[in-house]
Amino acid sequence: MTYPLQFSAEVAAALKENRPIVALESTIIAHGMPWPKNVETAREVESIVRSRGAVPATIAILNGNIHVGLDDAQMDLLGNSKDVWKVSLRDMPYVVSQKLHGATTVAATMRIASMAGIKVFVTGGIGGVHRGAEKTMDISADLTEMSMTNVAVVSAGVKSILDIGLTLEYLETLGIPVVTFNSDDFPSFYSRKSGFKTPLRLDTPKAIADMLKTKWDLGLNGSVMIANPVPADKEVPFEKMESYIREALNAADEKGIKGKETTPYLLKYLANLTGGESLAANISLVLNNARLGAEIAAAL
Ligand code: PSU
Ligand code: MN
Repeated sequence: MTYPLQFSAEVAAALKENRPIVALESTIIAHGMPWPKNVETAREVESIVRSRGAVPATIAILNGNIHVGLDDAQMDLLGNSKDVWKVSLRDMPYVVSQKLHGATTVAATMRIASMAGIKVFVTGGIGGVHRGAEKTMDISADLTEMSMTNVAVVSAGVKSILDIGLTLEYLETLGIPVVTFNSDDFPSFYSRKSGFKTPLRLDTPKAIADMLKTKWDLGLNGSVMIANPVPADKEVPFEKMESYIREALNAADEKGIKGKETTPYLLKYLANLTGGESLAANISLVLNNARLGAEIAAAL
């Protein structure tokens, strides 16, 4: 892969010296959280990664350039500008060749991380199989990307704006291991449980790193989904969140929201509806994932 990437000095040095690096996505900044909490959180995530001995590499497209590691001004631009595309895999060649700004989803961030040689990626929640997908066919490219690209994804599970059961089935079909850190329950982003047991459980970053190395040594390509439950003090109980989510889904339906607009619309609606409670959970779980991701990268 020879396409030129723009590395921050910090990431370039870490790559050269083979030090642990954690990739971070930017859709969560531009389309997943409101300004200015989005940029504050992104910076805090980066400092947590550093405090655990790894180097943060936030990935985004600016004026068509693919950046791995952002400076302060670039982070502000992403978090505060209206004309930032949400870039999944299919959007990448358009946004790059048209020299536009793009915030990368899980799928696009993983692909760029892989091009850069980064093995561990931290986010909040992945995209998955939407409720009603049997009619709409709305299944995130995050899942197919996870079946192909050798980058581990640390998330807080799958949000119940999606169909969690179908998403777990789809992950199984694609051969993607799902490992929950320190819990038997598969988490649902805002909540520590989802009504589903986790397929696999590991309790230390070292054990997770060992499993990653083993998977790739075996020639089994693709990701591992590492689910890290939201800290208990910031969790929104599953049943309570479920009723908010039903209301958000109804609103999206009535407004005819479709395709790539669906996830950002629902996230914004929920943040308003819960009066910031969901946003506080969201911030807490991202910081928690940064901690675990940095420790896994260091162990790897
Ligand atoms: N799920 C979340 N929070 C998010 C996203 C998903 O709980 O911010 C973002 C991620 O960037 C993910 C993208 O890759 O939404 C998935 O969008 P879609 O469903 O359109 O593939
Ligand atoms: Mn979709």
